[in-house]
Amino acid sequence: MISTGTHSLQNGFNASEEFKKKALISDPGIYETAEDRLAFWAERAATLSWFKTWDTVLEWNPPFAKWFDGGKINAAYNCLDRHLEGSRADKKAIIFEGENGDTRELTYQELYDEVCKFANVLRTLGVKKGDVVTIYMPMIPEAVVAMLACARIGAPHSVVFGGFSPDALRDRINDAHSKIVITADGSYRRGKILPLKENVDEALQNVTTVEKVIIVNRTGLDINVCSERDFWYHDVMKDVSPVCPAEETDAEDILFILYTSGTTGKPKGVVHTTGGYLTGVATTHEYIFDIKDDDVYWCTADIGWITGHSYLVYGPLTNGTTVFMFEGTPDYPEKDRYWELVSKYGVTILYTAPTAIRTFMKWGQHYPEKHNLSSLRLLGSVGEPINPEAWMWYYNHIGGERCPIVDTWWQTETGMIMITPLPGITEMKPGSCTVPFPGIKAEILNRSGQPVAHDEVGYVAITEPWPAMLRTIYGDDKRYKDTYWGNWPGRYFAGDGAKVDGDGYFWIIGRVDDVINVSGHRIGTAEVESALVEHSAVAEAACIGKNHDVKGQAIAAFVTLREGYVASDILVQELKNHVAAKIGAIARPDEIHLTPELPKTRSGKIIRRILRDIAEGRPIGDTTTLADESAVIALQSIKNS
Ligand code: 7RM
Repeated sequence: MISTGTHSLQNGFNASEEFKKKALISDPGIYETAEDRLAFWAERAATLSWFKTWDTVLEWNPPFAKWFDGGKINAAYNCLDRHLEGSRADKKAIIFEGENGDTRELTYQELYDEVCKFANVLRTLGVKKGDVVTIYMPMIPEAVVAMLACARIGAPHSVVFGGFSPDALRDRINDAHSKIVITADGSYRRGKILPLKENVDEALQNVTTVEKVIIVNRTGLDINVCSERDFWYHDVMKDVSPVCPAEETDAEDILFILYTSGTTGKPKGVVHTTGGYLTGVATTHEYIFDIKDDDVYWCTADIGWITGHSYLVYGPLTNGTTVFMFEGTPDYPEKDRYWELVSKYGVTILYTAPTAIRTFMKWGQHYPEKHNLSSLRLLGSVGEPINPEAWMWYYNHIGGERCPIVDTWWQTETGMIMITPLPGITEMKPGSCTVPFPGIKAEILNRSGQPVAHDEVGYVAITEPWPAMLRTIYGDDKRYKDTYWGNWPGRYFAGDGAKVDGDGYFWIIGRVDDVINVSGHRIGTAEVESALVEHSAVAEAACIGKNHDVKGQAIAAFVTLREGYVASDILVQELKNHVAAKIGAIARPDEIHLTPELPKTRSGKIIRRILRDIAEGRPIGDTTTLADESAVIALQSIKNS
């Protein structure tokens, strides 16, 4: 049996001989070759299409990096134009299925035409190189078109997940000073419609920069259309030329900003640039997913997250892959929707999250068993540690014991997969994301930057720059420096705890900062706390991540009330709804405990460890730093009541 405690290699899993024989990367020598990192990445970059090659591979002035500086490149050109010359012009770029079963297919030629037209629309509406475009859309092909159209004209995009609230959207628009928002009337969600345009209208009430809104008609929902500001996508796309030369952007021009949660209440605008990012995502996508020309590749992530950016859009399209894109959820209309889709479209590679796998486990194997999943040849996992039980279930019941699983560790900030198996080479151990990708240097360090011994817990560090690394936090170089490079100068602090076993395999434990990973989505405790204290009944709030069977972590909040407010179940419900409305449904706390006092140190810092012990029903550990023991007694009685 596999146990996470011993990690003995003899318990590992290997790809079948058949898989290995056909694998794109089958020579372990790649790790040695890539020891010359700059040569390795330069050789990979050279497989992209450049208008002008770079002057230097890397300029590293820690913590600021420039990759392929002096090079001229366009991301949309690499995703589209260069596939049009040969037989790939008529190859399917996107196969789409909507929540209601409607389908669409776009060849590379058709996607190219649509992107060029929309890029011309953006130019006509006044979008210039360097202008940030906010995209707030459902999982429909137009979302990809919008991203690539921005890339084509050198306008960085900022995609905001469609599940975020008007407030969250507003903060992101304001931080990026966007002049334009691309949205849809609504978004289907389990048979209901989320009112995206209504949310945009609400968000824009407190925004001064936005001049134009473009709306895709997805649902036919009745919406407000302001005559000067709002444009229907189908109107502005009429009679537009499909000829739009790609902007020759600098390798270091911003391709996109993506907001992610951190330790403060203010989300960070992670900045990714063009040449290095594309080199990183194209290489990792091709090698890790063993991409062949006839694959039908399905990444289930929403385009609102980094996985959607890197492994639904930029990686696969740069590689000329056929991407399957799905708008809906796994349980609508039935709990076998994913498996129906795999068999209907002959999906060969499936990339999803542990939380989804645990959900499928809970629903039972009879759902996948109803369908023919024999087209699958490779599986992927991302977003949080995958527990060995879920790994085994995925391997047995989805992969039919035939498909290697690539457990890929990376972050919004890293842009690309960093620690992962190469499926034709690396022996897999359930629960371990295995080893750093060729050309990537990762270590486990202690607080003072010393490497820890095998099997000892420390912090994940990336010790050399990599091409898809974030370049800064939008508008906040200092926060970039302090957050990621402040602990160990020159080495990147990832914010994860982990250990390395005797075989050099990485075992990620989870976040060590105040970030909760709910179903693979990052939520800052500070964000939830500041949403709570905005409610008139709340005096103080503290949040923690509580272990959860399916979601990995769930949010539990402890709240003290202002004078004059009385604790009640109705108030608890109201506070949960309030957080969901302020941030988005993903941030809705599972539990809110109303308590007369929070456990604090003498200097007034909330001791979250004690809250975690209470929430998870453990005996409370060390309380010597507590200012007042009565806080804990009060909390315990609440928990037991
Ligand atoms: C891609 C993504 C990043 C955080 C990261 C980890 C956790 C992601 C894995 C994982 C264990 C994995 N970006 N994480 N992948 N933990 N094994 N394979 O998820 O910015 O949204 O989150 O997610 O804690 O720091 S993210």
